[in-house]
Amino acid sequence: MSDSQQPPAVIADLGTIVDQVRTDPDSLIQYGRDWTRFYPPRPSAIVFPKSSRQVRRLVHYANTYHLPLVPSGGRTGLSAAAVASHGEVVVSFERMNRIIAYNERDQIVTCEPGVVTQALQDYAREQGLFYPVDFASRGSSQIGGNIATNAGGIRVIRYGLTRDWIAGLKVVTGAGELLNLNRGLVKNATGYDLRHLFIGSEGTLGLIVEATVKLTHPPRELSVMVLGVTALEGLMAVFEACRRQLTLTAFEFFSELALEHVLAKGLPRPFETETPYYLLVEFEHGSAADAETALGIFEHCLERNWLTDGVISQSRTQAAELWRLREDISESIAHYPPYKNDISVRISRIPAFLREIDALLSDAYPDFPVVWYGHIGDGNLHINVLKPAALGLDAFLENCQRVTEMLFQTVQKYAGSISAEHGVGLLKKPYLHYTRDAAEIAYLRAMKRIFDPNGILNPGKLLD
Ligand code: S2G
Ligand code: ZN
Repeated sequence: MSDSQQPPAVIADLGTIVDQVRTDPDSLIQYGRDWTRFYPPRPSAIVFPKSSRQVRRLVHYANTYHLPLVPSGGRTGLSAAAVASHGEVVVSFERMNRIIAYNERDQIVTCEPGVVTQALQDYAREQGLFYPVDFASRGSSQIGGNIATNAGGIRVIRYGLTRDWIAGLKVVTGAGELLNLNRGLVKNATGYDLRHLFIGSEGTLGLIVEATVKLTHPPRELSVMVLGVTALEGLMAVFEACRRQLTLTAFEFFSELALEHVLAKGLPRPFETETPYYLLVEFEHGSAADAETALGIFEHCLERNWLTDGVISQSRTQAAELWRLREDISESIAHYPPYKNDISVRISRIPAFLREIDALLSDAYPDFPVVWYGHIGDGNLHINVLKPAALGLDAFLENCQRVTEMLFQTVQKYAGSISAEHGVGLLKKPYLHYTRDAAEIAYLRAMKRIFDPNGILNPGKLLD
Protein backbone atom coordinates (compact mmCIF):
# COMPACT_ATOMS: atom_id res chain seq x y z
CA MET A 1 0.00 0.00 0.00
CA SER A 2 1.31 3.44 -0.88
CA ASP A 3 2.67 5.48 1.99
CA SER A 4 2.26 8.64 -0.05
CA GLN A 5 0.58 11.73 1.28
CA GLN A 6 -2.00 13.04 -1.22
CA PRO A 7 -0.92 16.06 -3.34
CA PRO A 8 -2.34 19.54 -2.62
CA ALA A 9 -4.49 19.37 -5.78
CA VAL A 10 -6.38 16.37 -4.35
CA ILE A 11 -6.85 18.11 -0.99
CA ALA A 12 -8.21 21.14 -2.87
CA ASP A 13 -10.60 18.92 -4.85
CA LEU A 14 -11.86 17.38 -1.60
CA GLY A 15 -12.78 20.86 -0.43
CA THR A 16 -15.19 21.15 -3.37
CA ILE A 17 -16.90 17.85 -2.47
CA VAL A 18 -17.45 17.98 1.31
CA ASP A 19 -18.27 20.74 3.79
CA GLN A 20 -15.03 20.62 5.72
CA VAL A 21 -11.49 19.32 5.19
CA ARG A 22 -8.82 19.40 7.90
CA THR A 23 -5.08 18.86 7.42
CA ASP A 24 -3.73 20.42 10.61
CA PRO A 25 -1.33 18.13 12.53
CA ASP A 26 -3.57 17.81 15.61
CA SER A 27 -6.57 16.72 13.53
CA LEU A 28 -4.44 14.28 11.51
CA ILE A 29 -3.35 12.61 14.77
CA GLN A 30 -6.75 12.79 16.50
CA TYR A 31 -8.76 11.41 13.55
CA GLY A 32 -6.04 9.15 12.17
CA ARG A 33 -6.35 6.46 14.82
CA ASP A 34 -8.69 4.61 17.19
CA TRP A 35 -7.97 3.40 20.74
CA THR A 36 -5.07 1.18 19.61
CA ARG A 37 -1.62 2.68 20.02
CA PHE A 38 0.54 0.39 17.92
CA TYR A 39 0.25 2.15 14.52
CA PRO A 40 1.37 5.77 13.88
CA PRO A 41 -1.52 7.91 12.51
CA ARG A 42 -0.44 9.40 9.13
CA PRO A 43 -3.56 10.37 7.12
CA SER A 44 -3.37 12.97 4.33
CA ALA A 45 -6.56 14.73 5.36
CA ILE A 46 -9.75 14.41 7.36
CA VAL A 47 -13.02 15.10 5.51
CA PHE A 48 -16.37 15.76 7.19
CA PRO A 49 -19.27 15.07 4.79
CA LYS A 50 -22.70 16.45 5.73
CA SER A 51 -24.91 14.23 3.56
CA SER A 52 -25.06 10.91 1.75
CA ARG A 53 -24.88 12.90 -1.49
CA GLN A 54 -21.46 14.27 -0.46
CA VAL A 55 -20.38 10.75 0.56
CA ARG A 56 -21.36 9.40 -2.88
CA ARG A 57 -19.48 12.20 -4.66
CA LEU A 58 -16.46 11.52 -2.44
CA VAL A 59 -16.50 7.77 -3.25
CA HIS A 60 -16.81 8.48 -6.99
CA TYR A 61 -13.84 10.86 -6.75
CA ALA A 62 -11.87 8.27 -4.74
CA ASN A 63 -12.53 5.63 -7.43
CA THR A 64 -11.40 8.00 -10.17
CA TYR A 65 -8.12 8.86 -8.41
CA HIS A 66 -7.63 5.57 -6.49
CA LEU A 67 -7.84 7.53 -3.24
CA PRO A 68 -7.87 5.26 -0.14
CA LEU A 69 -10.65 6.19 2.32
CA VAL A 70 -10.76 5.22 6.02
CA PRO A 71 -14.19 5.63 7.67
CA SER A 72 -14.11 7.05 11.18
CA GLY A 73 -16.85 7.11 13.82
CA GLY A 74 -16.10 7.60 17.52
CA ARG A 75 -12.66 5.98 17.07
CA THR A 76 -13.16 3.75 20.11
CA GLY A 77 -12.15 0.66 18.14
CA LEU A 78 -9.56 -1.78 19.49
CA SER A 79 -8.31 -3.56 16.38
CA ALA A 80 -6.90 -0.54 14.46
CA ALA A 81 -9.74 -0.74 11.91
CA ALA A 82 -9.99 3.08 11.95
CA VAL A 83 -6.23 3.75 11.80
CA ALA A 84 -4.92 5.69 8.77
CA SER A 85 -1.15 5.31 8.65
CA HIS A 86 -0.48 5.30 4.90
CA GLY A 87 -1.64 8.72 3.68
CA GLU A 88 -5.30 7.73 3.41
CA VAL A 89 -8.16 10.23 3.62
CA VAL A 90 -10.17 9.74 6.82
CA VAL A 91 -13.95 10.12 6.39
CA SER A 92 -15.36 11.36 9.68
CA PHE A 93 -19.16 11.11 10.09
CA GLU A 94 -19.11 13.54 13.01
CA ARG A 95 -21.18 16.11 11.10
CA MET A 96 -23.79 13.52 10.00
CA ASN A 97 -25.28 13.26 13.49
CA ARG A 98 -29.01 13.89 13.18
CA ILE A 99 -31.95 11.80 14.36
CA ILE A 100 -33.97 11.87 11.12
CA ALA A 101 -37.27 10.17 11.95
CA TYR A 102 -39.07 8.18 14.64
CA ASN A 103 -42.10 5.95 14.20
CA GLU A 104 -43.93 5.12 17.41
CA ARG A 105 -46.07 2.38 15.85
CA ASP A 106 -43.04 0.62 14.32
CA GLN A 107 -40.85 1.44 17.36
CA ILE A 108 -38.00 2.38 15.01
CA VAL A 109 -35.77 5.44 14.80
CA THR A 110 -33.85 6.49 11.69
CA CYS A 111 -30.58 8.35 12.24
CA GLU A 112 -27.34 9.35 10.62
CA PRO A 113 -24.17 7.35 11.38
CA GLY A 114 -22.53 10.05 13.49
CA VAL A 115 -25.14 9.88 16.28
CA VAL A 116 -23.30 9.03 19.52
CA THR A 117 -24.51 5.77 21.06
CA GLN A 118 -25.48 7.42 24.34
CA ALA A 119 -27.49 10.10 22.45
CA LEU A 120 -29.47 7.30 20.78
CA GLN A 121 -30.01 5.62 24.16
CA ASP A 122 -31.21 8.95 25.61
CA TYR A 123 -33.52 9.58 22.63
CA ALA A 124 -35.07 6.12 23.09
CA ARG A 125 -35.62 6.84 26.79
CA GLU A 126 -37.35 10.13 25.93
CA GLN A 127 -39.83 8.10 23.83
CA GLY A 128 -40.38 5.75 26.82
CA LEU A 129 -38.39 3.05 25.01
CA PHE A 130 -34.93 1.47 25.27
CA TYR A 131 -31.96 0.94 22.95
CA PRO A 132 -30.26 -1.99 24.71
CA VAL A 133 -26.80 -2.34 23.10
CA ASP A 134 -24.49 -0.86 25.72
CA PHE A 135 -20.77 -0.60 26.61
CA ALA A 136 -18.35 1.62 28.51
CA SER A 137 -17.51 3.72 25.41
CA ARG A 138 -21.19 4.72 24.91
CA GLY A 139 -20.37 8.40 25.37
CA SER A 140 -17.96 8.59 22.42
CA SER A 141 -18.75 5.68 20.09
CA GLN A 142 -21.11 6.40 17.17
CA ILE A 143 -23.94 4.19 15.86
CA GLY A 144 -22.26 4.00 12.43
CA GLY A 145 -19.11 2.56 14.00
CA ASN A 146 -21.17 0.27 16.25
CA ILE A 147 -22.82 -1.14 13.11
CA ALA A 148 -19.55 -1.38 11.16
CA THR A 149 -18.06 -3.48 13.97
CA ASN A 150 -21.30 -5.22 15.08
CA ALA A 151 -20.56 -3.98 18.60
CA GLY A 152 -21.54 -6.26 21.47
CA GLY A 153 -20.97 -4.92 25.00
CA ILE A 154 -22.41 -5.79 28.37
CA ARG A 155 -25.99 -6.89 27.65
CA VAL A 156 -25.57 -9.31 24.74
CA ILE A 157 -26.73 -12.19 26.94
CA ARG A 158 -30.23 -10.67 27.02
CA TYR A 159 -30.46 -8.38 23.96
CA GLY A 160 -27.97 -9.72 21.42
CA LEU A 161 -25.56 -7.71 19.26
CA THR A 162 -25.93 -4.50 17.24
CA ARG A 163 -26.81 -6.66 14.21
CA ASP A 164 -30.02 -7.74 15.95
CA TRP A 165 -31.29 -4.14 16.19
CA ILE A 166 -30.78 -2.82 12.66
CA ALA A 167 -34.10 -2.72 10.75
CA GLY A 168 -32.74 -0.80 7.79
CA LEU A 169 -29.43 0.46 6.44
CA LYS A 170 -28.39 2.90 3.73
CA VAL A 171 -24.83 2.39 2.55
CA VAL A 172 -22.66 3.85 -0.22
CA THR A 173 -20.74 0.91 -1.64
CA GLY A 174 -17.08 1.12 -2.67
CA ALA A 175 -18.40 1.42 -6.23
CA GLY A 176 -20.40 4.52 -5.24
CA GLU A 177 -23.86 2.89 -5.37
CA LEU A 178 -26.38 3.95 -2.72
CA LEU A 179 -28.15 0.85 -1.37
CA ASN A 180 -31.32 1.16 0.71
CA LEU A 181 -31.49 -2.13 2.59
CA ASN A 182 -34.58 -3.70 4.21
CA ARG A 183 -36.22 -0.27 4.78
CA GLY A 184 -37.37 -1.00 8.35
CA LEU A 185 -39.37 -4.15 7.53
CA VAL A 186 -39.83 -6.82 10.18
CA LYS A 187 -40.29 -9.51 7.53
CA ASN A 188 -38.78 -9.43 4.05
CA ALA A 189 -38.08 -12.79 2.44
CA THR A 190 -36.72 -11.55 -0.89
CA GLY A 191 -33.31 -13.17 -1.12
CA TYR A 192 -29.92 -12.41 0.40
CA ASP A 193 -30.15 -9.90 3.25
CA LEU A 194 -27.30 -7.57 2.24
CA ARG A 195 -27.85 -5.54 5.44
CA HIS A 196 -26.01 -8.29 7.32
CA LEU A 197 -23.04 -8.18 4.99
CA PHE A 198 -22.35 -4.55 5.81
CA ILE A 199 -22.92 -5.00 9.55
CA GLY A 200 -19.51 -5.98 10.95
CA SER A 201 -17.67 -5.29 7.66
CA GLU A 202 -15.43 -2.64 9.32
CA GLY A 203 -15.98 -0.11 6.53
CA THR A 204 -14.38 -2.38 3.90
CA LEU A 205 -17.49 -2.89 1.71
CA GLY A 206 -19.41 0.35 2.05
CA LEU A 207 -19.89 3.55 4.07
CA ILE A 208 -22.97 3.61 6.33
CA VAL A 209 -24.90 6.84 5.70
CA GLU A 210 -28.16 6.06 7.51
CA ALA A 211 -29.45 3.47 9.98
CA THR A 212 -32.98 2.51 10.99
CA VAL A 213 -32.72 1.12 14.50
CA LYS A 214 -35.25 -0.96 16.44
CA LEU A 215 -36.17 0.07 19.97
CA THR A 216 -37.81 -2.01 22.69
CA HIS A 217 -39.57 -1.65 26.01
CA PRO A 218 -37.24 -0.91 28.95
CA PRO A 219 -36.45 -3.76 31.37
CA ARG A 220 -38.08 -3.86 34.80
CA GLU A 221 -35.97 -2.65 37.75
CA LEU A 222 -32.45 -4.05 37.54
CA SER A 223 -30.43 -5.41 40.45
CA VAL A 224 -26.68 -6.07 40.44
CA MET A 225 -24.75 -8.65 42.44
CA VAL A 226 -20.96 -8.78 42.68
CA LEU A 227 -19.81 -12.20 43.86
CA GLY A 228 -16.39 -13.38 45.05
CA VAL A 229 -15.49 -16.59 43.17
CA THR A 230 -12.91 -19.00 44.59
CA ALA A 231 -11.73 -20.67 41.36
CA LEU A 232 -12.20 -20.60 37.56
CA GLU A 233 -14.41 -23.71 37.82
CA GLY A 234 -16.90 -21.76 39.90
CA LEU A 235 -17.60 -19.14 37.24
CA MET A 236 -19.84 -21.22 34.96
CA ALA A 237 -21.31 -23.25 37.84
CA VAL A 238 -22.67 -19.97 39.22
CA PHE A 239 -23.78 -19.00 35.70
CA GLU A 240 -25.91 -22.15 35.43
CA ALA A 241 -27.48 -21.51 38.85
CA CYS A 242 -28.29 -17.88 37.96
CA ARG A 243 -29.51 -18.50 34.41
CA ARG A 244 -31.98 -21.16 35.57
CA GLN A 245 -33.80 -18.88 37.99
CA LEU A 246 -33.15 -15.23 37.09
CA THR A 247 -33.89 -13.07 34.04
CA LEU A 248 -30.28 -12.16 33.42
CA THR A 249 -29.39 -8.94 31.59
CA ALA A 250 -25.61 -9.21 32.14
CA PHE A 251 -23.13 -11.85 33.35
CA GLU A 252 -19.59 -10.45 33.53
CA PHE A 253 -16.40 -11.55 35.25
CA PHE A 254 -13.07 -9.99 36.23
CA SER A 255 -9.95 -11.05 38.11
CA GLU A 256 -8.52 -9.66 41.36
CA LEU A 257 -5.75 -7.97 39.34
CA ALA A 258 -8.39 -6.22 37.22
CA LEU A 259 -10.16 -5.11 40.39
CA GLU A 260 -6.92 -3.78 41.91
CA HIS A 261 -6.37 -1.53 38.88
CA VAL A 262 -9.88 -0.10 39.23
CA LEU A 263 -9.56 0.31 43.03
CA ALA A 264 -6.34 2.26 42.42
CA LYS A 265 -8.61 4.94 40.95
CA GLY A 266 -10.30 5.33 44.34
CA LEU A 267 -13.35 3.06 44.15
CA PRO A 268 -14.18 1.00 47.28
CA ARG A 269 -13.90 -2.82 47.35
CA PRO A 270 -17.32 -4.48 46.86
CA PHE A 271 -16.77 -6.47 50.09
CA GLU A 272 -13.87 -7.30 52.41
CA THR A 273 -12.93 -10.73 51.12
CA GLU A 274 -10.31 -10.81 48.40
CA THR A 275 -10.94 -13.61 45.85
CA PRO A 276 -9.16 -14.67 42.63
CA TYR A 277 -12.21 -13.84 40.48
CA TYR A 278 -15.42 -11.81 40.68
CA LEU A 279 -18.75 -12.07 38.88
CA LEU A 280 -21.02 -9.15 38.14
CA VAL A 281 -24.56 -10.48 37.69
CA GLU A 282 -27.34 -8.12 36.60
CA PHE A 283 -30.95 -9.34 36.52
CA GLU A 284 -34.49 -8.01 36.26
CA HIS A 285 -35.94 -7.46 39.69
CA GLY A 286 -39.70 -7.44 39.20
CA SER A 287 -40.73 -8.27 42.75
CA ALA A 288 -39.45 -9.06 46.24
CA ALA A 289 -39.56 -12.73 45.19
CA ASP A 290 -36.72 -12.07 42.74
CA ALA A 291 -34.53 -10.76 45.54
CA GLU A 292 -35.41 -13.89 47.55
CA THR A 293 -34.48 -16.06 44.59
CA ALA A 294 -31.14 -14.26 44.19
CA LEU A 295 -30.41 -14.78 47.88
CA GLY A 296 -31.28 -18.47 47.55
CA ILE A 297 -28.87 -18.83 44.62
CA PHE A 298 -26.16 -17.06 46.61
CA GLU A 299 -26.57 -19.47 49.52
CA HIS A 300 -26.70 -22.49 47.16
CA CYS A 301 -23.38 -21.41 45.59
CA LEU A 302 -21.83 -20.63 49.00
CA GLU A 303 -22.65 -24.14 50.21
CA ARG A 304 -20.80 -25.58 47.21
CA ASN A 305 -17.79 -23.34 47.83
CA TRP A 306 -18.09 -21.71 44.40
CA LEU A 307 -18.43 -18.36 46.19
CA THR A 308 -17.05 -16.93 49.41
CA ASP A 309 -18.68 -13.52 49.55
CA GLY A 310 -20.99 -11.18 47.69
CA VAL A 311 -23.05 -8.01 47.66
CA ILE A 312 -26.41 -7.13 46.04
CA SER A 313 -27.34 -3.58 45.11
CA GLN A 314 -29.97 -1.87 47.29
CA SER A 315 -30.37 1.12 44.99
CA ARG A 316 -29.75 2.29 41.41
CA THR A 317 -26.85 4.35 42.74
CA GLN A 318 -25.23 1.30 44.30
CA ALA A 319 -25.90 -0.73 41.14
CA ALA A 320 -24.08 1.95 39.11
CA GLU A 321 -21.16 1.93 41.58
CA LEU A 322 -20.86 -1.86 41.27
CA TRP A 323 -20.93 -1.59 37.47
CA ARG A 324 -17.95 0.79 37.62
CA LEU A 325 -15.85 -2.05 39.06
CA ARG A 326 -16.31 -3.78 35.69
CA GLU A 327 -16.65 -0.90 33.25
CA ASP A 328 -13.64 1.08 34.50
CA ILE A 329 -11.20 -1.80 33.96
CA SER A 330 -10.37 -0.93 30.36
CA GLU A 331 -9.59 2.69 31.11
CA SER A 332 -7.64 1.80 34.29
CA ILE A 333 -5.09 -0.22 32.27
CA ALA A 334 -5.07 1.79 29.01
CA HIS A 335 -1.85 3.64 29.88
CA TYR A 336 0.40 0.53 29.91
CA PRO A 337 -0.57 -0.03 26.93
CA PRO A 338 -2.19 -3.47 27.11
CA TYR A 339 -1.94 -6.13 24.41
CA LYS A 340 -5.56 -7.23 24.09
CA ASN A 341 -6.97 -10.62 23.26
CA ASP A 342 -10.73 -10.60 22.77
CA ILE A 343 -11.66 -14.26 22.28
CA SER A 344 -14.78 -16.40 22.52
CA VAL A 345 -15.84 -20.04 22.61
CA ARG A 346 -19.28 -21.61 23.05
CA ILE A 347 -20.27 -21.26 26.72
CA SER A 348 -20.46 -25.05 27.09
CA ARG A 349 -16.71 -25.13 26.36
CA ILE A 350 -15.68 -22.33 28.73
CA PRO A 351 -14.64 -24.48 31.74
CA ALA A 352 -12.21 -26.71 29.77
CA PHE A 353 -11.05 -23.78 27.65
CA LEU A 354 -10.35 -21.61 30.72
CA ARG A 355 -8.30 -24.37 32.35
CA GLU A 356 -6.21 -24.83 29.20
CA ILE A 357 -5.50 -21.16 28.49
CA ASP A 358 -4.90 -20.37 32.16
CA ALA A 359 -2.06 -22.94 32.14
CA LEU A 360 -0.81 -21.75 28.74
CA LEU A 361 -0.70 -18.05 29.66
CA SER A 362 0.79 -18.61 33.11
CA ASP A 363 3.61 -20.53 31.43
CA ALA A 364 3.97 -18.15 28.46
CA TYR A 365 3.83 -14.88 30.39
CA PRO A 366 5.72 -15.61 33.64
CA ASP A 367 6.77 -11.96 34.04
CA PHE A 368 3.93 -10.00 32.45
CA PRO A 369 0.80 -9.05 34.43
CA VAL A 370 -2.23 -10.58 32.68
CA VAL A 371 -5.62 -8.99 33.41
CA TRP A 372 -8.68 -11.17 32.82
CA TYR A 373 -12.22 -9.83 32.41
CA GLY A 374 -15.14 -9.98 30.01
CA HIS A 375 -18.58 -11.10 29.08
CA ILE A 376 -18.25 -14.68 30.28
CA GLY A 377 -22.00 -15.26 29.94
CA ASP A 378 -21.45 -14.91 26.16
CA GLY A 379 -18.29 -17.07 26.24
CA ASN A 380 -16.25 -13.86 25.60
CA LEU A 381 -12.98 -13.23 27.45
CA HIS A 382 -10.89 -10.04 27.33
CA ILE A 383 -7.32 -11.05 28.21
CA ASN A 384 -5.08 -7.97 28.55
CA VAL A 385 -1.32 -8.42 28.84
CA LEU A 386 0.26 -5.33 30.45
CA LYS A 387 3.56 -4.01 29.09
CA PRO A 388 6.26 -3.89 31.82
CA ALA A 389 7.62 -0.32 32.02
CA ALA A 390 11.21 -1.52 31.46
CA LEU A 391 10.35 -3.39 28.26
CA GLY A 392 10.35 -1.62 24.88
CA LEU A 393 7.11 -1.64 22.88
CA ASP A 394 8.54 -3.64 19.95
CA ALA A 395 9.99 -6.35 22.22
CA PHE A 396 6.69 -6.48 24.13
CA LEU A 397 4.63 -6.80 20.94
CA GLU A 398 6.96 -9.46 19.55
CA ASN A 399 6.58 -11.50 22.73
CA CYS A 400 2.79 -11.15 22.75
CA GLN A 401 2.47 -12.01 19.06
CA ARG A 402 4.47 -15.22 19.68
CA VAL A 403 2.17 -16.20 22.54
CA THR A 404 -0.91 -15.18 20.55
CA GLU A 405 -0.14 -17.90 17.97
CA MET A 406 -0.25 -20.51 20.77
CA LEU A 407 -3.37 -18.98 22.29
CA PHE A 408 -5.15 -18.93 18.92
CA GLN A 409 -4.19 -22.56 18.27
CA THR A 410 -6.14 -23.34 21.41
CA VAL A 411 -9.01 -21.09 20.28
CA GLN A 412 -9.04 -23.00 16.98
CA LYS A 413 -9.04 -26.32 18.85
CA TYR A 414 -12.21 -25.20 20.67
CA ALA A 415 -13.76 -23.83 17.42
CA GLY A 416 -13.72 -20.36 18.95
CA SER A 417 -13.22 -16.84 17.61
CA ILE A 418 -9.97 -14.89 17.60
CA SER A 419 -12.08 -11.73 17.85
CA ALA A 420 -15.36 -11.96 19.73
CA GLU A 421 -16.47 -8.33 19.42
CA HIS A 422 -13.54 -5.96 18.77
CA GLY A 423 -13.19 -6.89 15.10
CA VAL A 424 -10.15 -7.80 13.00
CA GLY A 425 -8.87 -4.47 11.62
CA LEU A 426 -5.07 -4.60 11.33
CA LEU A 427 -4.34 -6.17 14.71
CA LYS A 428 -5.99 -9.57 14.19
CA LYS A 429 -5.73 -9.86 10.40
CA PRO A 430 -2.68 -12.20 10.47
CA TYR A 431 -4.66 -14.64 12.60
CA LEU A 432 -7.98 -14.73 10.68
CA HIS A 433 -7.28 -18.30 9.48
CA TYR A 434 -7.59 -19.62 13.03
CA THR A 435 -11.31 -18.88 12.89
CA ARG A 436 -12.26 -18.65 9.17
CA ASP A 437 -11.23 -21.47 6.83
CA ALA A 438 -9.63 -21.01 3.41
CA ALA A 439 -12.87 -21.46 1.47
CA GLU A 440 -14.63 -18.83 3.61
CA ILE A 441 -11.76 -16.36 3.24
CA ALA A 442 -11.86 -16.84 -0.55
CA TYR A 443 -15.55 -15.89 -0.54
CA LEU A 444 -14.87 -12.87 1.71
CA ARG A 445 -12.23 -11.68 -0.80
CA ALA A 446 -14.68 -12.24 -3.70
CA MET A 447 -17.31 -10.11 -1.93
CA LYS A 448 -14.75 -7.38 -1.27
CA ARG A 449 -14.05 -7.27 -5.03
CA ILE A 450 -17.76 -6.98 -5.83
CA PHE A 451 -18.58 -4.17 -3.41
CA ASP A 452 -15.25 -2.30 -3.58
CA PRO A 453 -13.81 -3.12 -7.03
CA ASN A 454 -10.99 -0.55 -6.83
CA GLY A 455 -10.11 -1.39 -3.22
CA ILE A 456 -10.50 2.18 -1.99
CA LEU A 457 -12.45 1.39 1.21
CA ASN A 458 -10.33 0.88 4.33
CA PRO A 459 -7.61 -0.94 2.36
CA GLY A 460 -5.51 -3.41 4.36
CA LYS A 461 -8.12 -3.90 7.09
CA LEU A 462 -9.70 -7.29 7.84
CA LEU A 463 -8.46 -8.87 4.59
CA ASP A 464 -5.65 -8.48 2.08
C1 S2G B 1 -15.01 -4.40 27.65
C2 S2G B 1 -13.85 -2.72 26.27
C3 S2G B 1 -12.61 -2.60 25.56
C4 S2G B 1 -11.48 -3.38 26.21
O1 S2G B 1 -14.65 -3.79 28.65
O2 S2G B 1 -15.94 -5.20 27.58
O3 S2G B 1 -14.89 -4.66 25.25
O4 S2G B 1 -10.76 -2.77 26.97
C5 S2G B 1 -14.22 -4.18 26.39
O5 S2G B 1 -11.31 -4.57 26.00
ZN1 ZN C 1 -16.13 -6.25 25.79
